[in-house]
Amino acid sequence: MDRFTRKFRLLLLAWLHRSRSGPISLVRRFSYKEIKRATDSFHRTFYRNSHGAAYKARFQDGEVALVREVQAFNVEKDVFYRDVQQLGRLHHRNLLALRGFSAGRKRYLVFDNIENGSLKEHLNDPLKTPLNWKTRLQIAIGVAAALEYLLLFSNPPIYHVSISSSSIMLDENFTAKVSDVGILSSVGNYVRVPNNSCPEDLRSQHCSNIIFQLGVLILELITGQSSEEGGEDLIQWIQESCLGSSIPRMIDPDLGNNYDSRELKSF
Ligand SMILES: *[C@@H]1O[C@H](CO)[C@@H](O)[C@H](O)[C@H]1NC(C)=O
Ligand SMILES: *[C@@H]1O[C@H](CO)[C@@H](O)[C@H](O)[C@H]1NC(C)=O
Ligand SMILES: CC(=O)N[C@H]1CO[C@H](CO)[C@@H](O)[C@@H]1O
Repeated sequence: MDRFTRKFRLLLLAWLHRSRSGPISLVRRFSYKEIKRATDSFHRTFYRNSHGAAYKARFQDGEVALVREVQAFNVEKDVFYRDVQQLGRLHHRNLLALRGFSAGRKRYLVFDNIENGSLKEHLNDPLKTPLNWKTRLQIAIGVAAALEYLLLFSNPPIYHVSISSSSIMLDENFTAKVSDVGILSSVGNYVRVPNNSCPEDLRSQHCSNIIFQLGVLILELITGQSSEEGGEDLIQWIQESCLGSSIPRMIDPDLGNNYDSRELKSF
């Protein structure tokens, strides 16, 4: 058995055991000390913004992970546990998997590590290989598949998801992994998971926001420009380019002529 199979078997057995005897959880709990040690006392910063930080972590068993700080100071512990369990139950190829959490002195979520970083870095960093057309299409399709799963197939549906080039992570094969789902808002602070008793009009508002964000992401993939202001800046730029009736000028110069214009049109 390879390492993954062995580990999965253990998890499955543990789950079967617990499902007969109480609350189930596949999400591991880490202590503050473990998180601190794995992140080199929070020195291995992956990114930091005004709302919190994310760190690269290496745990004692050699597992590499991404640790995100959660601003949840006034969220009660049992609410936090419940939301974390709900997040832990989500499994999709295009979602960044939650592995664990810490609810000690500070609260953290522990995710799979994505070596290749965010989509934004790949669009903006001149040192990274530009993404080809096929990869861009696959990223958009992957993100749409994750949204389909969250909105239509998870129970309860997850309406809180933030789609932007900085929150889409890429694995070694450039598979898109949506990372801002559920209890983390795009700025890293805590939002409650909308549930089935969330009013209908609020839900449809969440849905329109998500569709808008997906549209902006598609524009980012086509133009190679990342939006800083929730899409408004990019949309304005595109409208101005359209006035000059020059669609080819909108297309990411990194693509050259290597794109399919029929696909571009439907995209
Ligand atoms: C990437 O693709 C290779 C070849 O198909 C596969 O062996 C590998 O497991 C993939 N990696 C991930 C993280 O899915
Ligand atoms: C569901 O969401 C509503 C609105 O956000 C909230 O008032 C309510 O307490 C939640 N219900 C449960 C069971 O969490
Ligand atoms: C473009 C890029 O950064 N590719 C890297 C993605 O991750 C794999 C595995 O870590 C690296 O080998 C690639 O160089």
